[in-house]
Amino acid sequence: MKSLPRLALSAAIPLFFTQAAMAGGVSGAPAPFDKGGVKIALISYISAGDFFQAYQAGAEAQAKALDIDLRVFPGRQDAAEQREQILQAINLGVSGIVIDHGLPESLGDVVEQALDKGIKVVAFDVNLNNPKIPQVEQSDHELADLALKQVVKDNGSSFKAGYVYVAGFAPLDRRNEVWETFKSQNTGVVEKASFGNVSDTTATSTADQAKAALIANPDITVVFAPYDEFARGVKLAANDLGIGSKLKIYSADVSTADIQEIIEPGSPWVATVATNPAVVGAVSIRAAALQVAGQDVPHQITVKPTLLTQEGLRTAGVKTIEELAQKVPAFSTSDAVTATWIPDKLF
Ligand code: SR1
Repeated sequence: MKSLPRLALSAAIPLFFTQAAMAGGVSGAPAPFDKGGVKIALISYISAGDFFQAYQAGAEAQAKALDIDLRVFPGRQDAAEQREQILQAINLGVSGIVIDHGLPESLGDVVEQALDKGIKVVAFDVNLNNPKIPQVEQSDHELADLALKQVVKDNGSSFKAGYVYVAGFAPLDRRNEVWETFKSQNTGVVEKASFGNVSDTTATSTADQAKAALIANPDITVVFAPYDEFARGVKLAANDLGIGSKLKIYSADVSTADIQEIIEPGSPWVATVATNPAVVGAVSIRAAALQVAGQDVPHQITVKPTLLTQEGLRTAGVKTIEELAQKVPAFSTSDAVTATWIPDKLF
């Protein structure tokens, strides 16, 4: 199968942990996990969309397996509310806080307050620039690099491009660094339009912008849209304009809904580079738990992404994320930040 590692097929099992927490703590775990009920907060900036829902589901599954009392604060793309939620979590007496995305400039002082109270903090995709805070990411430079290598493989190195980007989000900023380098090294690649929107309606708002950009620049043949909601928006626009057959979309992220959109007949969405967001959510909780248990956690924690092409998915007959996890072990689990006492098998 193209672009998916040739790996042994294992039996598909629905999302659950193979080693459940004992009622009242985890057998063999260090304190306080031996007793259970450790309070940890998951504070997101964005909750809408497949990526963030799957990330939260993975965090909840890992928390359950560790008998953690996980308090989930919904993200509404509201920096003031996220600050307020961190203060609420401190008042709740949590032992750890996982911060999932956000704007660093609005978080620094409240995160300091948490650290001062001895609360362990983990950051996913938000640069809090503090040596006490482990940073989780999906190896965004590698992710963008894999996508752009596929772009060149399919289109050569001279084409007119559209690019979807919103500055200020750590993963998008890291992917943007790779795009900028790529353009400087491939002068035949001309960025004709750049647009994007991150909101609770990212896909539809991006679709409106993409439509305008594609009408104004009918010579665009490639769109680099490194977030699945961006890719959905561009695909919507291409379908509305009836230009799907002359456009190729390259993205990041994957979900069952994304796979369906990629493999459908005539889809312009030809490749994505992704981790399993549920695995990333689980890794984030493990990083918090290890710190609460007084154990070492690396400062930089990465979950490596995999290139998934339309051709490869179709050839392999993969239609869901569970089927993907059968073929790509990285979609089942990650060996990042684990310990013998932590149940970490996701599928
Ligand atoms: C608005 S930032 C969106 C990205 O965050 C996560 O890293 C996902 O990969 C998504 O692409």
